[in-house]
Amino acid sequence: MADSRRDFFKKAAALTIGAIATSTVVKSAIVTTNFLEKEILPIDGGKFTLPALPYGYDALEPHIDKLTMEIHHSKHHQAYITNLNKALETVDGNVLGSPQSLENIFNKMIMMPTAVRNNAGGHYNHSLFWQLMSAKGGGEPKGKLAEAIKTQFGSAEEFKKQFNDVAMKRFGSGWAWLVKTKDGKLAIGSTANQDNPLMILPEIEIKGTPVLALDVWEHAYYLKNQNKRADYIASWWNVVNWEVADGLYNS
Ligand code: MN3
Repeated sequence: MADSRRDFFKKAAALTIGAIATSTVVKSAIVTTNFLEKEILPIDGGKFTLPALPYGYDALEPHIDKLTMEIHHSKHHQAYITNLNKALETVDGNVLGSPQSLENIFNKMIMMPTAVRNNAGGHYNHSLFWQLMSAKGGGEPKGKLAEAIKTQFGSAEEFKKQFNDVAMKRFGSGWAWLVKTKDGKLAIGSTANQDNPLMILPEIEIKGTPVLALDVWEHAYYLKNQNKRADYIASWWNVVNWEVADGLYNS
């Protein structure tokens, strides 16, 4: 615990300094399943806090615009964290367990109030979403993930087609996911609102370790793309951080 907190502080400080010093891309941390524990642990007196973006707000231009990134990170993501901390005050300490973590919350989702479900999901999903984008992103899938996509879907193009289809069909607000399932296969699916494939709930059909996460709430694209979700999805492929996705797949 002490070590992972120290690592977090070191990394957070480096990211903050990088973000202030320059708007160019700060090298993304390699994300693995440790991500849940190392990056977004509650650190400030048991409270969850907003993780720094691994790049500047304008880094993903012209694909994802600066104003959307700024509002999405500093207002929307922050609101999930503020409301999560508030909602957790209503949950019995024995249910929350120690150390508190999102992983534990997701495992015990069935015992949590709706406000915890929505806001813990919102915090995790956005923390992951930021890491899965990069100014140097886009192009073809990388590493073992690229091989797995080819084996399972035939081609990266066919995979993207199926992913786009799922992302387009999510009615209202939600997320599209690529996950690695328990038996090591890839699966595409979507969740409503801020639900995710780590939450143990009978109504969530897609289960597994997230490899790709796409926010399809209108707040993610309305300023630039208005109602045109397909345009936003097409832009997003240009910033996908395949190295991080491959890291998640291999974790
Ligand atoms: Mn969002």
